[in-house]
Amino acid sequence: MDALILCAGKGERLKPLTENRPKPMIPIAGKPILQHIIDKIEDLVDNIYLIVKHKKENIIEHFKDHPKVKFLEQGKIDGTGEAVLTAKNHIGDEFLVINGDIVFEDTLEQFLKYKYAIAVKEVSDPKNFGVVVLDDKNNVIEIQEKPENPKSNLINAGIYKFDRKIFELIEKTEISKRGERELTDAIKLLIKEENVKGIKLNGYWNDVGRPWDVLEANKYFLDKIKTYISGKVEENVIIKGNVIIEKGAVIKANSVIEGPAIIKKGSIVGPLAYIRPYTVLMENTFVGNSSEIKSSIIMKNTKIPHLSYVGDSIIGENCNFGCNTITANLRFDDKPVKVNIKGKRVESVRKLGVIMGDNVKTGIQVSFMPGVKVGSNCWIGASCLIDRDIESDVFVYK
Ligand code: TTP
Repeated sequence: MDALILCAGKGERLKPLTENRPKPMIPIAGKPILQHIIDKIEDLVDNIYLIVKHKKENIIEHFKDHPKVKFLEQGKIDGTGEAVLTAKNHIGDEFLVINGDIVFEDTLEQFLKYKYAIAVKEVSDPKNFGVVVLDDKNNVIEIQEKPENPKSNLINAGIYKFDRKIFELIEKTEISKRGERELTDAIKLLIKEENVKGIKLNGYWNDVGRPWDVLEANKYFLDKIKTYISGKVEENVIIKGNVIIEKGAVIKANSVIEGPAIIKKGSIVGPLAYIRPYTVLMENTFVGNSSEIKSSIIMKNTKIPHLSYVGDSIIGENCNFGCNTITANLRFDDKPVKVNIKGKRVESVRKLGVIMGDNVKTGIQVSFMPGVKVGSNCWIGASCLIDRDIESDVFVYK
């Protein structure tokens, strides 16, 4: 049994986080989405083929020493069907196919019992997903794409079990309206010829497509951590709840850490810093004097040295915050924060701060309004109020 994980997509909806890394390498509770997936399946399969393309170097660097992992490069990024076809001349007779941008809790052992299977997840509002209709024996009888009137509340959860027949069927499919060769079109052909079992996932599942999905999944997995402190903790530090402080991290005097939180190796917190629940500080970050971080992911090498507040935000690598950089994360009217996703203004969640790419520098006293995105390599000049999205590589000075 082999596995195929689809990791080639551009992750447009998660820009700017996906400008320099593929979506599966975005960290959730301190490790990439793809690491969460591989941890779940590595004991079940012989080979794990990763279909890569966009920013593939990140994936190759991280997994190159894994004994079961092999990399295959998709020709063009033109659909999940095309991504699966990339493995045609490599993979064994039967295999799992998994989207590289989902996190889930269920074991996939049950999939191995069937020749053809699809994971389905029950949701309250299935309209924006691929809806799967099952018969009374749980065989798939129909797949509806983002239907106005869904026939069930089960959605395609992005985990499949196939044999090599799927390649023939993908080759028979037409190019879809959005110019892609879609795996689901091949599955629609498959259900006409074979029994395809719908396997209901009972545990947590999240299709990590938008920035607030990243923060939600981060919270879920942080709730599972157990305290493990091997870094240095100076005098008068208060630690509450479950907290991981890795070896090589230092918590300086008079800081407060409220778990669940993860502080990764090489990071320095304090003196007098306040780390609140659901925060992850990736490797070599610095959160200094009177800075407060809440429900946020701060990626590696980023520095927030003094008098700053970062809440419900995702901050990329190698950023540097000037003194008194502040993120707003809540509207006066308590309504969901609006975010631009692929050119559309969409409602997110009640609390959302800033979504920032890599290598951003802010001057002193910079403020961000809720839900704004800041592209990589920007400089934001002193005293700016950022109330709009900023493209990458821009110097904003008023
Ligand atoms: P999508 O959810 O369409 O992922 P995406 O990366 O294209 O994201 P966005 O919509 O934000 O642009 O695809 C599902 C999975 O398939 C995801 O893990 C990426 C992967 N994929 C490929 O490997 N190759 C492809 O050509 C495409 C379109 C997706």
